Amino acid sequence: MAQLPILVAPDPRLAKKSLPVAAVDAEIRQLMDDMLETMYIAPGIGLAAPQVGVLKRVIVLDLAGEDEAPAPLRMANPEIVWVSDDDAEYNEGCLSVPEHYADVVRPAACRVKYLDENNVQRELDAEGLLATCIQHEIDHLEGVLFIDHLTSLKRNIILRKLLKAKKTGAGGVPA
Ligand code: GNR
Ligand code: NI
Repeated sequence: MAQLPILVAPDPRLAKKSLPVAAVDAEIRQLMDDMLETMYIAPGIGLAAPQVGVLKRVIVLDLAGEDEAPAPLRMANPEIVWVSDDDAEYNEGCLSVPEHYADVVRPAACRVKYLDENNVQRELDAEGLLATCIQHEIDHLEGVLFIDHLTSLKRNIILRKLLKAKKTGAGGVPA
């Protein structure tokens, strides 16, 4: 396993659309495992491949609590096939938008279709924070960050602060 550097906004790679994987092979499985290691160290509850500079449609998640056994989810080519009519608001954060949090409204529940680590097609019904996190990760595959769901005023305030932090080398890992 390997820990990978996490890209921080603004970065053009975070705004690109990722490409589907042809199949989940040994190389994609290795990427999934490296992403999980990176996510656990960060720590975070989800991570999308573009956040580590790989423009492939791969995400990982683990919403198990600190006192629970790990429950990693590995997904390639995830697709939302159903969303609930009712919405939920969560105070979201993102490892690529460090130290900033904002309320985002999304469908409260969803069903996601994906290829698992064994290249088997699966579907998962999600609600609560898992549903939010899956939608947040799939957004990354489209080049969308949670701040893109905010008003341009709020988004630009955050982006300016992130840019300033990059220029002064404050906080976090160098790009
Ligand atoms: O660790 C994370 N926490 C989180 C909290 C609320 C909504 C979404 C997330 S995902 C985030 C990790 C991350 O940046 N994934 O892309
Ligand atoms: Ni994120």
